Amino acid sequence: MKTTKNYAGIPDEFAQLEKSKVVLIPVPYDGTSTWGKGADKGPEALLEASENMELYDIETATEVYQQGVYVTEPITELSSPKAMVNSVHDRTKEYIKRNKFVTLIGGEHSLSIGSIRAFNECFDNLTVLHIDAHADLRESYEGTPYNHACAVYEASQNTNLVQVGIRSMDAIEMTIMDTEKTFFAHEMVDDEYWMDKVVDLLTDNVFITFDLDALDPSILPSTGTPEPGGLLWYETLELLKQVFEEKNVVGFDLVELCPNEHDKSSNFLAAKLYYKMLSYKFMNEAVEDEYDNTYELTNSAGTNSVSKFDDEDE
Ligand SMILES: [Mn+2]
Repeated sequence: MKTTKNYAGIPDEFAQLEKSKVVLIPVPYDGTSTWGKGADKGPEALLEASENMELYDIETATEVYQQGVYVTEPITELSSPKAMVNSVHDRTKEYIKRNKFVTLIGGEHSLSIGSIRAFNECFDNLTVLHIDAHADLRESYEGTPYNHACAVYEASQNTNLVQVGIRSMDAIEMTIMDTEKTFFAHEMVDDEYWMDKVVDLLTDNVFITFDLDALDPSILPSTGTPEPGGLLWYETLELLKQVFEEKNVVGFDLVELCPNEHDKSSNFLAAKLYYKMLSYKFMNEAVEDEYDNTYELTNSAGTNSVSKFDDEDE
């Protein structure tokens, strides 16, 4: 039996799996974080804040919740970082195959190893747009490749990885980083064209992994490892809107909200950011339109392929 509450308190008719174009997977995981603990409380805090949010988006003049948002049971596989990643991978892929726009809420960033792997298996020529204060390019950390400090190492090896907002890293990560596809925060402040340059580096299929510590701690203090000099609200939205407009964003995750009882505004910002991303995704799509996530069984080698050509005349 389903025990999760509806996203943002929306009516049941918009929260059923069958009719929902969007699936939201909560991943309340905080197994490997090194400093501020509490990211496991992130999904619950974001969902609770979403209940207090207006659902009409002024900028796009839409009410995107009407496209349907289904919240799955949280992923509670905690036996090891690897088991968590595998569980995220399997769940993500399951809903991609069901033609859903799959989104995940963390939880710490290590979950993205699983989500990225699933999207990379399902979409051709994938770009991972990684928005974060940290490079997260270590091959392994504290004895595991499934640590949050390794979140995009795998993506750096087998996807088109573009990194934005980076301002904290170890020297060893420089040996892995492609600096041609990296936007350091200290350079972004002096470059009025950085957004266009980001978009130019993206392939058509884009997965966004958004670590909330990319944002400036003045607007989002509640995160495990805050770093000064981050992105502000409107420039973040401008980048995201441009990416959603010009590319096929196939899914996203939003991670590292680490709630603090003295700061409700971070939870609210995260909730609103999630909703803005959905609003941009569906701003040109009517509620009654069929969703097509463009997923293809590209690696199925013809087995079990329900032929696209079955109904075609010779
Ligand atoms: Mn980070």
